[in-house]
Amino acid sequence: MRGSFITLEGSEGVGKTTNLTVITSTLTALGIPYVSTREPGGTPLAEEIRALLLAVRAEPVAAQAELLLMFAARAQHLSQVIHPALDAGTWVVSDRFTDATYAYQGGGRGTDTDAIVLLENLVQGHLQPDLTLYLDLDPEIASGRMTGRERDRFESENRPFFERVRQVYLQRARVHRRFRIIDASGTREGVAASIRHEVETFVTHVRQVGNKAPAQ
Ligand code: Z5A
Repeated sequence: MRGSFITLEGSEGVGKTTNLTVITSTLTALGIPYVSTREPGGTPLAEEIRALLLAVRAEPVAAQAELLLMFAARAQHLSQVIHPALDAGTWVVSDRFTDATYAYQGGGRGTDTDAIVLLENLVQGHLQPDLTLYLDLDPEIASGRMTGRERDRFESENRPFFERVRQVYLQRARVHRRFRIIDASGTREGVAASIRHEVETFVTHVRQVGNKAPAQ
């Protein structure tokens, strides 16, 4: 059976890095082989594109250039890491995937959704995550958690940008059954327990019926 594809999403400061290991340690405890990866990035070439995308620079980056670079990195990531792992029956846990493009480029930058849909179809065909854990947090609280950290080109955006990002995530979570919204405002232990619960429930579901998206 093909491996399952789990993605972790949320805007800056919500605790994705902190919680990625909660997902992977839960899979380890359940005896499931996985690769843990991230976007943009996940291969040497895609990591180089990531560095180009995140660098703070004087030259304004055209929204279309940003969008195309995101999908260039994703195409490489899919061909070198995601597809081979899934095809071999290994699970993939990715810190961000295409929902981030809808949220940041679509919501944040205001890029036309049709262009994102077009590139999504071109680059990933029918592939979609089987489970998406979305960490939801008020951008004001999230920004407070970032205090003292050096900010990249995205993290330097203003509050309305992150409000738009959040609204797109919430909108997608209402439409796609693979989404689970995790309230990221709680304690580290509380958020970790919610994530562990969702992953365990999903694994039970896959073991019973395979990779079909579970009902909410
Ligand atoms: N991007 C895009 O635009 N389009 C795309 O298609 C894709 C990405 C794929 C890089 O992503 C940028 O790429 C991203 C969107 C864009 N930019 N932004 N913003 P990234 O995922 O690598 O970068 P990030 O969003 O900054 O994620 P991060 O480094 O994983 O940070 P985080 O989610 O904020 O997680 P954290 O470092 O674990 O937590 C932040 C702080 O909060 C830290 O001090 C923790 O100790 C603390 N924390 C965590 N949990 C808690 C709780 N529960 N309570 C209190 N404090 C907590």
